[in-house]
Amino acid sequence: MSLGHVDPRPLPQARGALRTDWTRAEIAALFDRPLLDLLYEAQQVHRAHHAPNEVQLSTLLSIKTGGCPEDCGYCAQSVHAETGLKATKLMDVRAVLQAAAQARDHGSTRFCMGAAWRNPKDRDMPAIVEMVKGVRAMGMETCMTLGMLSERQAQMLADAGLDYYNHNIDTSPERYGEVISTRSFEDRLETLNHVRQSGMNVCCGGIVGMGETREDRIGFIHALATLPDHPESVPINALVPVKGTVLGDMLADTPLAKIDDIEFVRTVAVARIAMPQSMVRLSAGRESMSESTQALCFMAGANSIFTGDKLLTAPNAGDDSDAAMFAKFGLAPMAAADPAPPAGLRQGAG
Ligand code: SAM
Ligand code: DTB
Ligand code: SF4
Repeated sequence: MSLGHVDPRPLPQARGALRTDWTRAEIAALFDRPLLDLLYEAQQVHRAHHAPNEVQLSTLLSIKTGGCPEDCGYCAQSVHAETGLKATKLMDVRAVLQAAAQARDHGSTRFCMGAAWRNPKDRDMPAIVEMVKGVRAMGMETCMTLGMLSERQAQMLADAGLDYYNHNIDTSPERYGEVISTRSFEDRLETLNHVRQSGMNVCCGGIVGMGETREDRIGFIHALATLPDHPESVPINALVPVKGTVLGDMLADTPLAKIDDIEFVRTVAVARIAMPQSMVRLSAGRESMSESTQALCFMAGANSIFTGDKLLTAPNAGDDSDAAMFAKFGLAPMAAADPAPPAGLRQGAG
């Protein structure tokens, strides 16, 4: 990393253009920039595409918790983890709609439902479809994350009116196999393709702080920014290390147990610059982040967060502390908007 050197030249890409031909070297060069140059550039890109002081609030609900057959090394919900988490059945539609109404009353404009599945079974689909329709009828944007989808399942969700489907690549293609063995990076891309083809918006990001290298973070952002279309929403999670998970145990009491705050901020800034129109979501891990680090993340272009006391199973910052932080920063919750049109219809999409 160069220290104390200010490069006065503008970045190579025209500000505002959407590029999907980023090279790894270009992404690496962004990570290497002096921090203040990087933040300045990210903030300029951010302001060219987004309201600078508005942050989208989303609420998460785990509609089916634990007992997941996949072996994702970070996840408390895997049957391979020894976290003592009690597995539940799929919630009933009424209870989900009650939780959604509560989230809306707390100012949330997007409701995200997550299930600890490798993939939904066809017999689950009617209830899932009812959930989507019910939440949408309340005037909220809808998002689901249910694991892998067949082409047909993706189309059923799109037809029900699901606005976003979350499916993360999680890390670089090279590191993927070290974190998860029960499915491949290509499996992830296949589901993302089904989601894209169905006309739904794509929500795709990953986790930093899993003991990965800078090179992996470069590969992670590069993989996202060179998808055929940028995901409309990019969640950047900081690993929540959970005792009993492979990664939680492996990293515990090591210097890698927590990602360096500034490296996290750099990752957010590079995501913002590489994917100018996407919503960049500061996702898991906020609970253990200082307000100052979160301020830097917003400066770097993050414009979406999860609200409430709980993510899926892990604790979250909570409404009261977020309201105080928003007041301190002069941030306003983003109003519910019509969901972004599918990527092919956006200006400059390529
Ligand atoms: N089972 C579905 C799947 O994996 O596609 C959906 C739910 S899964 C919990 C959604 C995402 O949450 C994962 O892809 C991962 O990025 C994130 N996640 C899970 N556990 C996490 C943890 N301990 N810390 C940070 N992010 C985590
Ligand atoms: C995403 O990227 N982050 C959210 C959402 N997608 C579903 C989930 C974070 C989960 C954190 C760990 C937990 O609550 O178990
Ligand atoms: Fe299952 Fe999703 Fe957790 Fe992986 S991240 S173990 S697929 S719930």
